[in-house]
Formats: sequence, structure tokens, C-alpha cells
Amino acid sequence: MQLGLGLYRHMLTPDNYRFARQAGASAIVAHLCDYFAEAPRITTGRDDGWGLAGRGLEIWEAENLHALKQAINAEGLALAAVENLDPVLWHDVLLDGPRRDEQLETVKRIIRTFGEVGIPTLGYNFSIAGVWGHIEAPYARGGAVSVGFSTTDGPPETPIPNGMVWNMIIDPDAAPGTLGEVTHEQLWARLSAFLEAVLPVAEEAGVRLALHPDDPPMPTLRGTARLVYQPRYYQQLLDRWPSPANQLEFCIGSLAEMSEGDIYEVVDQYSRQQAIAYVHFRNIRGKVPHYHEVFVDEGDVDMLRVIRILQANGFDGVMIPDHTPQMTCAAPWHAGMAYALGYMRAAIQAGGG
Ligand SMILES: [Mn+2]
Repeated sequence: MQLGLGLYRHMLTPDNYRFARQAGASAIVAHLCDYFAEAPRITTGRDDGWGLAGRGLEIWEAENLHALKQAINAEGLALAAVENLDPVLWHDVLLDGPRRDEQLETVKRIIRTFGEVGIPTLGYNFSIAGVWGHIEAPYARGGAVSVGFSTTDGPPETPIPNGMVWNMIIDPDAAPGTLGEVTHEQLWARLSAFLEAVLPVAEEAGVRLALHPDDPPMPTLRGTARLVYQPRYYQQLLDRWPSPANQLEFCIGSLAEMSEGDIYEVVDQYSRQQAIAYVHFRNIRGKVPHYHEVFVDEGDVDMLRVIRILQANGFDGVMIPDHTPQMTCAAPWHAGMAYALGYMRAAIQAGGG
């Protein structure tokens, strides 16, 4: 098992690569979509969500991806995955809109480029509402600020306005109105169109697609269906499209927040199938519709047991800290990550590798 660190777009710097290396990581998971440029954290309840999509799209070009990989390699790290497509690149795939086929071609081109550059995994989140509705509050130990979700205490679940997809603005000039409702049948049909178009290309390119489960894992959010909001829907994904390129971005926190399933059985079920591309390591307290994100060592999940199950099933991929509570100091994000990485490294070593 390898330790990695996820870095947001504006954090893809040599200093942060060294920070990762110093904390024992050997891999980087890079976010290329420029959310969180203003603050490196999950934000909450704003009408404009995570802001304007489509900034800095040149990063998706082969020469820029190659330079990114070189810079990461130069610090002794692998570029293990790119996490999330900018919604500008594929919004009509999610919405079944008029530009769907053109955008499927764009995604295929990106996957082929990943294959050429040597980026082995593309993590994606097939979601219309995206990560939405979090509350930011001092939920973690010692009053550390983290996020939570609550259907009673969170922001009102308003319909998604036109021009917004995946909690980002894709068209600031969109006509007034809302996206309307999207059913589970529609969402799975859209996923089907996506995977049937791109999986053959991914197989040929040697790139794995890794699906993140829903965060928060509600059956619907803002009137739109969610895809993997119970652990069993991961199995549906794997069974419907069997392919070495059809893999999981396995988020322990999101899976543990789901109302069904035993998290240890879930970890065992999917790691035994060698279906996990990489792991998001995060602990939580509670389940939908009310939960809080907390430090790795204080939540409902015995994270050491999770690591032992992964090791027993021969998982040899990358595990990264997911979001962590912000620690009270001059570098709240970095301190939180260093804390999680130290814990994860100790757990891996204690388990024998
Ligand atoms: Mn996650």
C-alpha cells in the first residue's frame, strides 16, 4: 500500500510536493479543476457553490500534463491520479444536453492523453448536485473546524439553478429557472452512455476510471438523483460494466455515512474484488441525514481495522487522506494533512506494509 496526498489545483507546487514527501507520501493525486482557489477546503451553502468552472483549462493539454508529472516526479513522487473533471468539460454528459457527444469526445481525448503521459487513473464523480449542503463548524476534537451534513440544520435544499452543475457555475449568463428533477433511471442511463463511450478508450489507453460515491450520500439532493448513495450501488456499477478500467475511488468516509451496510464488510467486499483504484481515508461520526467529519482517530470507524482488511486483501494502491478538520495554527490545512498522514503511515507500518 502506498501513501499519497491529494492537492488542489492552486496547491500543485514544489513546496507542497516536498511537504508530501516529508510526511511519508510517495504519490500525489492532483485536482486540476480550480475549485477552492480562495480557500483550500470544502465550502458551504453559497449560491455560487464552488465558483466559476472552466478556469485554467490549458492544464488538460498533453504538454502541460507532462510538465506537471515531471515536476511531481522531480520531487520523488508519482502522479497516481487526477481527481475530477472540470464540469465545463462534460456538463452535458451529466445533464444529457445537446453537447453531450462532443463532450464525450473531449473526455475520450483526455483519457488518451493520460495514457500517453502516463497518468494511470482518472477519478470522477458522476453527480449533478455535486458535493453540496455541508455545514462548516467546530465538530472535531478540540473545536477543530470541519464539515457536517444535516437535513434539519443545513441550508435549505433549493433546486439547482440553470447554469450550475456539480456545484459550480458553468454559465453565468444562463436563463432564469432551474434544472428540474432528475430520476435515478435517468442518471444511470446517462452513466451508461458515458461508460459505454469511454471505457473502451480507457482500456486501450491503460487508464482506470475511478468513481467516487456520493457526498453527501442522500438518495436525492436538490431534486436530482444520486448514483452511489448506498454501498450496494458500487456492486451494480462493477457488475454492469465489467472492465479493468471500471474501478472505484473508494471513499471510506462517504461509504460510512451511508444508511445501509457495515463499513468493514463493504471494505472487504470491494477490496477482495481488486476493484479499488485508490482510497480516500476519512473518519466520520453519524450517518445520513446527520453526520460530522472528524479526525481519523476519533470517529465511528475503526480506521486501523479498515487498513488491516485492505492489507489482508492485497490492496497495493494509493491511500490519501480525504478532507480533514482544520487544526488551529498558522497552517490549518497542512497540519490536518500531516496529522492524518502520520496516523496512516503508522497504521500501514504496524500492519506490515
Ligand atoms: Mn472522498
